[in-house]
Amino acid sequence: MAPRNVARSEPGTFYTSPPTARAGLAALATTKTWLTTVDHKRIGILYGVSAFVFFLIGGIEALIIRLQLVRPHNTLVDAPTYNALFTMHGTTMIFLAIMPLNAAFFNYMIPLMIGARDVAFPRLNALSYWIFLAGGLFLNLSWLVGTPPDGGWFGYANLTTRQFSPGLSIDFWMLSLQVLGVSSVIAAINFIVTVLNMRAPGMTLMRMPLFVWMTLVVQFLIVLAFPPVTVGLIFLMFDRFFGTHFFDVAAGGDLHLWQHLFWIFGHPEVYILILPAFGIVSEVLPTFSRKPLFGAPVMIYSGILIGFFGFGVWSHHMFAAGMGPVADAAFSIASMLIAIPTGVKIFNWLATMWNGTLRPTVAFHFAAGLVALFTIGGLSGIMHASPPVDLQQTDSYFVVAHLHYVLIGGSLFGILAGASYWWPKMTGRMLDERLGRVAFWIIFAGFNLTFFPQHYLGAIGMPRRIYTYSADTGWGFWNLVSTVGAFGIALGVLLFAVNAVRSLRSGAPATGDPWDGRTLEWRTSSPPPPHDFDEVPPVYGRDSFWREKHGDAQGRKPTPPPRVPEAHGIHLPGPSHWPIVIALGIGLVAVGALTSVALVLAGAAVMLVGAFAFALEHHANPAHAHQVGGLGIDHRKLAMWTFLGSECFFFGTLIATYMAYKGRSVVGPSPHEILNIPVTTLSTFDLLMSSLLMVLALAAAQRGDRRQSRLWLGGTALFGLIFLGFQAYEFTAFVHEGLTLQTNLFGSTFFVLTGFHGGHVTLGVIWLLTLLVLDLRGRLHVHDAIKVEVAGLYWHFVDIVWIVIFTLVYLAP
Ligand code: HEM
Ligand SMILES: [Cu+2]
Repeated sequence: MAPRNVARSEPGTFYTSPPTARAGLAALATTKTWLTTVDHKRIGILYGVSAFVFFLIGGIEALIIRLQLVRPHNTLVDAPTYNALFTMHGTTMIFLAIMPLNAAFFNYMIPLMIGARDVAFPRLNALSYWIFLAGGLFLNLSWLVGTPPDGGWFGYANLTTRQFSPGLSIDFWMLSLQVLGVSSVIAAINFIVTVLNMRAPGMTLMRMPLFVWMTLVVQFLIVLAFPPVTVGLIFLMFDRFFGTHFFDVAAGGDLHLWQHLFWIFGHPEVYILILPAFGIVSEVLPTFSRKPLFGAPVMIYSGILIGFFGFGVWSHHMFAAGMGPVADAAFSIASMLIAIPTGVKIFNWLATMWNGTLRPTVAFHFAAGLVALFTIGGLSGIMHASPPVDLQQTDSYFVVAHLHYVLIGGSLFGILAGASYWWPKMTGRMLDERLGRVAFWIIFAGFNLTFFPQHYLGAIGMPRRIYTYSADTGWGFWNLVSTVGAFGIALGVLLFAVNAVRSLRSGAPATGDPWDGRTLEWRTSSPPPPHDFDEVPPVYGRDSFWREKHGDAQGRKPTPPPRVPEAHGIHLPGPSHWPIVIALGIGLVAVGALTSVALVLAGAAVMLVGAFAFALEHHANPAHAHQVGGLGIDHRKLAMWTFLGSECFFFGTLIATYMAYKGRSVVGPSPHEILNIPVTTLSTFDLLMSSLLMVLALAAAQRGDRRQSRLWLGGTALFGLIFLGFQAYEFTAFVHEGLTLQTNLFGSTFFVLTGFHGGHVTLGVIWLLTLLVLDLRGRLHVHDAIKVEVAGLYWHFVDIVWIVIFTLVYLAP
């Protein structure tokens, strides 16, 4: 029986009737609802459709690459275009296809699988999606203006500096990655809070489905891995736009810095790409083997271990960069160790299928395909972990083969398994299993035909990233085979898409539980209603829905808990147009950065107005006052702690670079000649005091003493402004004394580090003043004290960071 008082004004989730004139208008109205939706299911579909379009673009780029390489001395494209093709192909497939396709499943499935009605921050979720789309469109705008990025997907410095890449190509790459990074980190914080704080009663951590676990690990990887590359991109941005020296060898810069910062992100990134697929396979194989996942707790721990180890192996991408035997040995051993938890997963999947009642559905095919192909990719990965072997294979087609066995054989096959498995849930229609199996075998055969020979081509010396080759190399035949295979993949993907479109049009209707599933998403209708569940689902253990239907191993069925009607009915946040407005602002700023300052300012204004409206949109809505979740902590506080964890990596990277570059300037003033310790000690004391005032402001807000809370909120903001005044004075003095961003490495590292900290203080002051204005207008009540608390957490963090900077930059010799 559908519940009464479900407060949300959004129409049905997915399928609308064929258009007539009136329906045309309705469709327009429907389109508008897609632009303002905050429903996790619809946002999942938006991610899925956009990412599939980007996947097709990346696929076409790959086919042109293959056509160019089909025979020696081919002239289909010239060298610069070829460089752009593989750069855009790699960047697109990783950031605009695989990552958002995974995000499509995170969005659609996670709330359903944990028994929640949406994510913790639905509007923030919409914001992540629109920022992602802005980043993807901006990157592809580069094709339209004829300056596509051409520095490879990992953009090694100093090829990417203005000296060697004077045009806009690298600016497009650098800025779009920054925008996409913002989208990913916002989404990751949202999902960490959702998974930890919004589980249905009884859904303990170890009862969470594997896909939920792998999603959680991935979100932590995103939150911690993106800051280092964000800082690297900031350094590149400053070098390209403002003439700093981070990657300027002549000024003392070190090109290893970029490689470290990129791969400290880049290696965890490969797990961000593969772990969701592992999670999907761990859902699909038990369902179609009619057996519980073998060793589920071990599968959970091995996923966590892979994520953890993933942060300690990055320099295996730099064995050819001359880091020395000690570093090589350490990173080699660490890289080989990762094979253990990965091997455990392969073994447990085989053990799950062993003696199972196998149902060879399309989803099962792709899942089993992943087990086979990823094992091949994993084996060549272990080879790369040995430095002497890697020196033979690095930058050859052996590596291209490896990365596609893990990214197509792994990630993409996992995604196709998930799409086949959850399609009925998302659309309410069944796919054609026979056509699906044909598509699978064509993709499987095409894939191995494309990439297996590349191992051999690499072993006989074919380098990657060459736009042509001569006939006497003997590489012609296997390149022809590889190209034929690539078109096989294309045909298979086309058949997969045809199957999907036919299913939407006339597929057999799907029940809520077409596969006799094990987890909660199968306990609601297909597609689910806007509120997901009529009542919060009971949780009886791991594979809860299976237990509810079939009982435990002895067939004993659990007793349903007494029904507790929801006190306040079901509240779902309404649509909002501010997420798309903010994303538009960000897009304008990015385009403005390459065209006109006026456009940057206009974009910044749109962003600012959007951000304020977004922040205040639900301020007065009582339904949003109470956000304490299953962990007994408020969503906003948990989100802030997660954000601050990410900020630790951000400032850690900035400070580590300052320390690494200390004393490497070749000209100009050095720190002890110019830093003014007495003045900075004063400003440091001021900032410390502001933290004390912040504590007083919170105490006053919690006890409802509005006069005091205003006083201390105002005081904290004032002390923050004083600190910024000191910093402005210091910067001006330094410029007068001949130190600027461009002077030397010290100038570049100092102003970027302290400048970004100053930016954080500025943001904090704006935040405090906003709270003060709300308080002055009588709109900050006792239940809003949490907002003061969250602002306080941020403020104290910014102060602590300053203490570290003051100590290392000013006090340390
Ligand atoms: C769909 C069929 C695909 C084909 C035929 C294909 C083909 C290729 C080829 C031939 C290259 C080497 C270019 C060169 O070094 O000169 C390449 C590079 C690359 N591919 Fe794919 N690819 C496909 C799908 C994917 C997918 C799904 C991903 C997933 C993330 C991916 C990620 C990459 C990356 C990261 C590079 C390296 C780009 C660089 O060197 O900067 N590819 N691809
Ligand atoms: Cu790696």
